[in-house]
Amino acid sequence: MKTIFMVGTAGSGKSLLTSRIFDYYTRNGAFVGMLNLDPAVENLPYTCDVDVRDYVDIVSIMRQYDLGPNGSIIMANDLIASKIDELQREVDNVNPDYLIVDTPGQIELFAYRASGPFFAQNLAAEQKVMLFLHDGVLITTPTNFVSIALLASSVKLRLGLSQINVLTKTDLIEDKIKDILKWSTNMASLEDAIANQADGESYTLVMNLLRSLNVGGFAQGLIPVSNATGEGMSNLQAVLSRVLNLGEEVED
Ligand SMILES: Nc1nc2c(ncn2[C@@H]2O[C@H](COP(=O)(O)OP(=O)(O)O)[C@@H](O)[C@H]2O)c(=O)[nH]1
Ligand SMILES: [Mg+2]
Repeated sequence: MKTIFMVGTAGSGKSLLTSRIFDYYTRNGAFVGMLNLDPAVENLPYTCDVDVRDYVDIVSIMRQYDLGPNGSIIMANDLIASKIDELQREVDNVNPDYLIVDTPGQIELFAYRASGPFFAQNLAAEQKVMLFLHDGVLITTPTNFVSIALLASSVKLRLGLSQINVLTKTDLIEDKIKDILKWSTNMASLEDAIANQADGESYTLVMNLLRSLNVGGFAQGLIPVSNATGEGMSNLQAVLSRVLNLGEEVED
């Protein structure tokens, strides 16, 4: 079993891309299992095989511990790690070729508390990779681009998984996409764009951050996809195959 963790800021398209990847792999003859790790989600655009909501229930936690919705969501996320044996058993029973793990809506609850990194490290799988989703509509300036790249690097550090960086919602940012993709592969063009946009303290900060991100090997580019139209899915699948199967792609 090869496992793909979907990670990104709230609303970046994790759940919708999960369903797209499911459709893509399934159409190509692979057996895909779906694990939902978001205890607070109400509706999902796919059917889960394994669901953390069967083990942690936000409403019961609110009642039992006299918590409001926020406290209850934090506690529910913290409880994910304690359910790993049950979730692993269910996943092993499904025994898919690929397991897609849709992570909690709020990235900080998954990546920056103890439960998410524990789960990412200890879920047993032959191969693991994270797709980090850069929400296209949030990248309105080169400075925003760098701050989301910084978040991606920070989350990589937290989860300890290899990372593929994906740019979502390309259908909504047609006028920006060329610039964003250029910034993601060409450091000089990004530095120029930052020099045109930022000044003073924020210029110094963003340039220093950018240089350390570059040193950390971030600049391998973003994979553009639209979860609305499906554009870019075959390219994303090819990149996933390279990472997960060392080049062996699912049959077309
Ligand atoms: N137009 C467009 N909308 C998207 C795309 N990806 C996600 N959305 C929408 O953005 C919202 C949040 O997506 P969701 O998958 O729930 O994000 P999550 O919080 O990361 O799981 C939903 O209304 C989706 O329909 C995309 O590529 N293009
Ligand atoms: Mg979601």
